[in-house]
Order: sequence, then structure tokens, then C-alpha cells
Amino acid sequence: MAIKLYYSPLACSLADHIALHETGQEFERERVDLKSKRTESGRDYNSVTTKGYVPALVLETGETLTENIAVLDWIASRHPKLGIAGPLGRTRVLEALTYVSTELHRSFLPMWHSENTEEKAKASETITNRLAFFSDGLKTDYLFGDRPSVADFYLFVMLLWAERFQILVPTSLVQLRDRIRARPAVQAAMSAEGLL
Ligand SMILES: N[C@@H](CCC(=O)N[C@@H](CS)C(=O)NCC(=O)O)C(=O)O
Repeated sequence: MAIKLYYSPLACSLADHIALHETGQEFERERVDLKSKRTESGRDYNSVTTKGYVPALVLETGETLTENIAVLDWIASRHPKLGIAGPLGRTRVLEALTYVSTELHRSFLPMWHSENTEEKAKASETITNRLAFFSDGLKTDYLFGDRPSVADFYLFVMLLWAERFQILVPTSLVQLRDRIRARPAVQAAMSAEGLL
């Protein structure tokens, strides 16, 4: 049985979708309608994960993984080219993933769900400020050198969201977004999600 990703177009699960394409390994995917909690095959998504949100990754063993940080860490541990080497390598990737999840991803909630213009303007400013952590000192093509890690893909989804909501993004991260977007695996994942 191949591993299977449950995703929703342009949701944070796009990071996992890209990472799986980058590995070159075989995988299945199934789209989830987050409003109705139905999958494209008509299954009740709550029976895949009671959390009801994406991503969920069903492993070859039948076990289900949730939470972006855990899923991306699992993919990188299986495919070290998507992590970084060295004694602190995994910790640095987890540090970046956690920052994306807790400081950036969460900050987008009003952009997706609020009707309050003031709240959205405040969120937009917060996101711009928090992105500076990644742009300050970015001297390589990707966050950790000349090839991307799973953290780059999670950050990339945040940069796509920033583009969608016209949030100010530091120039070096606009370049990072374009560089990641041009990768064949990213094009493949975005095309499969109907984003191109
Ligand atoms: N804690 C989860 C949150 C995932 C999450 O926010 N997923 C969103 C899409 S980006 C979702 O499925 N929302 C639908 C819902 O919560 O009902 C993680 O880090 O993976």
C-alpha cells in the first residue's frame, strides 16, 4: 500500500504535497472538502482523522499522521535530502517549521476567516514583521543552503498566501517564492491541486 496524503487546494497541506513530489517516491492523494468534511471519493474525512483538518498522511502500515510539523519531519527523516545534515540539522529544521506553524500560519487566521478590516490589517502587519526573521540574513538560495528543506516548502505556502492577500513580503522572500515555485516538483503539486 502506498502512502496517502489528504489535502485541500492551497491549504497548508500543499507543503507536504510538494515535499512528497520532491522525494520522487510513489504516493496517493485525496482531496478533502474542508467545509463538508467529505473526501473526493465521498468518504467522511472525520473517519480519517477526528481532527477534521489537513494534512493527514496515511502510512504504509495504515497508521495516520497529522500536524504539519510532524508530517514534514517524517518525510524529511525518510528522505534526508529534504532535511539538513549535522548534529543540529534536524533541530534547526524543526525550529524553522515551528516558527512557520506557530508564528506565521496562525497569524493568517483573520485573513482567511475574519470580515473585520482592522483585524486583517493588523494581521497583515504582523505577518510582514514576522517574515523578517527569515529574510534577515538570508544569503543562500534556500533557508539552509543551496537546496530546499521541508521548512522551505511550508514557508513557501505562507508566501503564496501572502501573495493572495497582498501582504508586503521582503524582496529576498519574493525571490525565494519565485525560486521555489519554478521547481518541477512544486509545479507538479500545484498543478495537481488546480492552482496553475
Ligand atoms: N495544527 C494543524 C493545523 C492544520 C490546519 O490549520 N489546517 C487547515 C488548512 S491550512 C484546515 O484544514 N482547516 C480546516 C478546519 O480546521 O476545519 C497543523 O499544524 O497541521
